[in-house]
Amino acid sequence: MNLKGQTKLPIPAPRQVDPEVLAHEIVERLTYRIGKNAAAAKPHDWLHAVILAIRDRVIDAWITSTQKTYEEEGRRVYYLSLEFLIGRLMRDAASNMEMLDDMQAALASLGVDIDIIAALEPDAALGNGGLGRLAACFMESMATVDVPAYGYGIRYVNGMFRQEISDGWQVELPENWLAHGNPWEFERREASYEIGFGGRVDPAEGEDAGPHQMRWRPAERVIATPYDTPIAGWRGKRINTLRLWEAQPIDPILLDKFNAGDHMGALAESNRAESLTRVLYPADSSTAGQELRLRQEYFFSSASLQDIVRRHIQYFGSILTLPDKAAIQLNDTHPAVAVAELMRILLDDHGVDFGEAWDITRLTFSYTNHTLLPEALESWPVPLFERLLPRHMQIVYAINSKLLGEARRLKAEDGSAQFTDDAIGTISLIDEGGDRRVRMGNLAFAGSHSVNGVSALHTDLMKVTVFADLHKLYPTRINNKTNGVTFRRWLMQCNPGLTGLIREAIGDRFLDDPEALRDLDGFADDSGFQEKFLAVKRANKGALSDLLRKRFNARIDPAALFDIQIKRIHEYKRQLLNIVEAVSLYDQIRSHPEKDWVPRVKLFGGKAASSYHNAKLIIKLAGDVARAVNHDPAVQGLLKLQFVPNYNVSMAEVMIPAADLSEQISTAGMEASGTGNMKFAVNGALTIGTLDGANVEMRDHVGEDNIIIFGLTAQEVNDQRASGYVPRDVIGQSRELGQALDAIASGVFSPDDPDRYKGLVQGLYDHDWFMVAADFDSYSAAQRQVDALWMDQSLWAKKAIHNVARMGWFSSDRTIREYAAEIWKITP
Ligand code: NBG
Repeated sequence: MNLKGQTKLPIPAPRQVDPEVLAHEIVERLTYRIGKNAAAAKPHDWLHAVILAIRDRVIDAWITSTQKTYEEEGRRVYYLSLEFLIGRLMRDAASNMEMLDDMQAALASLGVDIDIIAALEPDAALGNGGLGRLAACFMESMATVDVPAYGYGIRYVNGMFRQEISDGWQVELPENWLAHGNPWEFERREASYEIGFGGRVDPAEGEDAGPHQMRWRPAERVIATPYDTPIAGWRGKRINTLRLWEAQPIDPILLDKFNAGDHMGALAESNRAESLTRVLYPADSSTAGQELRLRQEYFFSSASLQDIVRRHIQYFGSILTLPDKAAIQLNDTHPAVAVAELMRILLDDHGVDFGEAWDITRLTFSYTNHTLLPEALESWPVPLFERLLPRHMQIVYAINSKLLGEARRLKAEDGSAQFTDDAIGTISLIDEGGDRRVRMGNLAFAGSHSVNGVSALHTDLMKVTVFADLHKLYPTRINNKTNGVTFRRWLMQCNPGLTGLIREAIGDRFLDDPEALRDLDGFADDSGFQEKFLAVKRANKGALSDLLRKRFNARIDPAALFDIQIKRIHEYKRQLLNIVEAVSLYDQIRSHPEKDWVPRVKLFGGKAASSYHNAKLIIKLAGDVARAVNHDPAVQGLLKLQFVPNYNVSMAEVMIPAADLSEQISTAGMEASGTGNMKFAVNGALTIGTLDGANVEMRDHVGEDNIIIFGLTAQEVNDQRASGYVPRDVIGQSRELGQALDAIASGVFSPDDPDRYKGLVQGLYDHDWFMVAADFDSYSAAQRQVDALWMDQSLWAKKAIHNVARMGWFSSDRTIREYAAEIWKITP
């Protein structure tokens, strides 16, 4: 069916927003959708009634957006991502639909506190960290800047694990976000697809079958069923769809087995299918490397592509025009197998010849790289890939021969030494060193017309490290799109105090155009404004300290400097550097109690991958040091450490507005971008950081006087490593560092197990890959500079205000406009 000529459907009239109407709508949802009256309703029932009331209003705009997209017949964006770290949606949707205040009033009139029910909404934690949260920010920004887009991912039953700290150690517990149902989503059974695995490949039958046409006969099949969540852009301008796939068995139960008494066997297929979308791999910046992971990747890539192709053919008739109407963005290599899947659909299902199929594929896909860490570059053993996806393996080989042919031709043509056999070896889709593996980064690179990094530095490094040889072969393909964050969630919703103050000062223009925050620069020197600014910060700190007291019985003084490092725990992010510096500071305060020390609270939060031994040990160390410091009367009121358990999006929304100092201290060259760094600065924290990732561009925007930079540059890290860095010598020259490390290694903080940190410290002496020792003195000096600055509150406020004013460029709206103009070729 071609729907091009369909008659226009009537568009529902916009509904009135006022508290009375809303209160009525909530009660109606409560009564008829949940089946309770106000007297019987529990807080969860109210939450669901409110979400349904918001959702119903979103739906009106959703239908309008979808219709508009069809009518415009323009290109649509498909954002394929194994992770979407959405967090809570209620406030987000209500605020973007401009009904938050009225909703609050409506609920108050019903005797319900919006804050209490909002806190009951579970975090949709379908992601690990920055990469997943970026996908969520992008979904909101694409709707805001009016890009017609679908996000495609997996509807994990268990998202990111819940972290508990038991005796100082991380314990992982399953997070069950769907326990009370999910009122946001719509199940769309009619749009289900079959996904195959394994089996064999036969030549296609029939006279007109092309030479490349094959018939894959999978041994195993599962059904992919989508669940749609509407994502509202700012002011409800456009509503896009997040489509998440769930795996279901073809036969829920095998009755013949059941009747024969094999009850387990009867359900085996069902269990196997359901396990596919059961749980998110909690691996951040490292590969899980397991068969189930590859199954997940293929499952969601294939379902998404079948959906995209089906929609395209339905509306435009022929698959050959796909690139004109579809731009598919691969979020990291997790969906890279989609390149081979589209080739399979073109070759086998549509009989397109190889050359044309390859052109269509490359015009359709683009790929974003999010890390240079070697351990994070996905590759799959050839035997596994071949067993699971035999047809795709053939296609990968065919692509590879084309790719290597091009490299060899270029080598012959210009006779250059550029494409040595080594270079051709690194370009290959197959890693031939050791066990043979399929390189997913190379597949994504080869199958895309655009390959982007996520900060200027990261993009530059891509060209000379992982993709150096592919870059020589395709010198125009790599481009930069510096990350951004959505200011709706990361300023307006999480920090209403600051938002109100800004509106008072510069009006409302920044709500629609974050770069208009610039006008705030004019208030940086205004002492009256500085005072109000500090008062807002102080109130946010009070709110955080209340929360930590209630939840963890932790006591922190809102008058102290709040120094916060929240992110995944990883050696390259260097929580260890921060902790060692804290130990050294502790030592200095004890030795010189007479000095004018600045009261500081150091907060840490973050999860460690389940199998990452050192990361877990670092969590334990943070707790051990905190216990010693917090119980020592000598530093009482001057230094406090607290590890905040189960850091997640909702916790970030409270911690970031309360921060004075933002720790962005990765080893230069290792953090691709960072996005937490941006959130903190927008909320008026000063950054202490290395010249890594987007910190570099943040310095350029906020000005070097308004950020505290320390440590080696990426180039210097590289040079030091190349010229034989000897950490032992560096430690020998820094008395402070040596003492701190000795204390940790000798068990001062772990009297119950004095050797606990011996190995960790030994690693610093022996190789110190992450340059903790090399950067220690510079970091420590920068921290004392921070102390000095804190003494002058007016100067501190001035710098913080400049940060807020100058961070507008880091809005994900700007990032998305760049993707739209330069990669997707869409004018919203
Ligand atoms: C992460 C990087 C961050 C970056 C986010 C979003 C992965 C693989 N990469 O620096 O470590 O900000 O991606 O681009 O999670």
